[in-house]
Amino acid sequence: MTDQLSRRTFAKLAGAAALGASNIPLVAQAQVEAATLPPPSPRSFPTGFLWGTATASYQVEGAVAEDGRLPSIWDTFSHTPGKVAKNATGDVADDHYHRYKGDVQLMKALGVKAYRFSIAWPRVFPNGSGAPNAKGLDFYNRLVDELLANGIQPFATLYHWDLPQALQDRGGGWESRETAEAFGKYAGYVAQHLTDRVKHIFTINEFGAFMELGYNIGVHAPGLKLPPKRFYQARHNGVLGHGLAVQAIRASGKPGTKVGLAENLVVGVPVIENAEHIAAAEKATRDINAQYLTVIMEGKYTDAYIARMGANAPRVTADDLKIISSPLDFVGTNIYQPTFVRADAGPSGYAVVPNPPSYPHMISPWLFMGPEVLYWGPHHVAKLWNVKEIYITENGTSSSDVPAADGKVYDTDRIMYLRNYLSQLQRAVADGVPVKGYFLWSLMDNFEWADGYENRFGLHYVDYATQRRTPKLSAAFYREVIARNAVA
Ligand code: PNW
Repeated sequence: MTDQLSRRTFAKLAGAAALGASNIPLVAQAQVEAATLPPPSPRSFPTGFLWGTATASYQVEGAVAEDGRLPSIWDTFSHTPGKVAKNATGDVADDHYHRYKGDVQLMKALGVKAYRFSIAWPRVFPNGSGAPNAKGLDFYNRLVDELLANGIQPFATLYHWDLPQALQDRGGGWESRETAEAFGKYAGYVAQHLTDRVKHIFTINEFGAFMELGYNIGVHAPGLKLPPKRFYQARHNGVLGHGLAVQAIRASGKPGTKVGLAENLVVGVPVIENAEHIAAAEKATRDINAQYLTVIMEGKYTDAYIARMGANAPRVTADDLKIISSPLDFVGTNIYQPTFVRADAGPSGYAVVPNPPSYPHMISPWLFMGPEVLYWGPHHVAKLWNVKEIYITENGTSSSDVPAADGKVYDTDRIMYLRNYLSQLQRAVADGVPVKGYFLWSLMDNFEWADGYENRFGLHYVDYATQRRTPKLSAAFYREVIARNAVA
């Protein structure tokens, strides 16, 4: 019998068994299995592991002209025809600004212990700098109070891409040092008013996305394709803004306030888990993130990055580097997809292995499936920079999410994704990697940037015509994970 034949025969037999046509009665078969198989491993997380969900201001709030808010670069961009799928905007989004109380109840029903949200800079400083708008900040006071009243810890991000348009108009946004300085002042003001209740603050969300997509490739706001010299300057101003914010939060925050950032670092995943490829993956992770996380953690740009920038490098002072590398209390990592790396004989010691055309991805074409990235991401961060407190600040997936005839959404692909990724996260904590919490992206479907409302990432299905939220099957899965404190 050839191999193929035996496989086919086996498949046929298995199919027959599933239909109950096997010679072995199914009940007897189950008894044999119960007698011989050990119980499933609990795959538990440490006691106190912080389960959470995440959203961001422009993606969920709506109410873009209320209580003194002025436009951000995302209002301008989304209102420019042709920039966002179906010309969608965040004008209403999930109307979370008015429905936050109900949304907190969704979190409570999941059993989450923490919620990561972002603060819209143009609500708090509508012109970017100058006079603060107390009414804008009040929304976050109300939200924070509601979370705490329901036993949910607030984790606030200060910049999730909605830059006040005024700052873009004045100096070209992050092209200008003025933006970095204004960000520091805004951070200090928020810290002064919220850190009596908000104990964890993230400065900036994903340099690796908004800088590259917004200022280099031009597919996100402000839609620029800057020449290299101006682009490298913008990157530098970005990390400088982060450092100024860390210092301002330390100066104005209540004692016990913890500060970090949420970065979508490129995570090198070893093609094979052996010593040479693991070492290469670690080197790649340090090198590829040189312009953001590496300079923040090490206080200098790597020689390789300086060489890559050549004559286009920005002017960098020793003082800048000191500010940029202000010590952090924790590092947040947004992790979705792997970058495979192998050892290489060349000077860098590594090579990135592109995904072959057949490599599987979720419905978003960029979202390649690679659960091991949730093991290696925090592992590299802990090892490279001796970080003692790590959060997974985003992880999750899009899905087609078409409601079935009974109105429910059976998103088995999302559950498959989460189960596999969480298994690798559990492996990391079991190995002693200091991951303290996990924020699933996202609590509910929302404005997915240039994809508009076409790509859904939520645990709750949002009917945008009625603003009705319906828990998907994945919400039940996540509730089970949280209740067991283990992979379900
Ligand atoms: C993150 N990539 O963006 C953002 O922080 C969220 O606002 C967003 O909704 C979520 O992930 C889902 O997209 C990313 O190309 C955008 O690798 C692009 C990438 C990663 C993250």
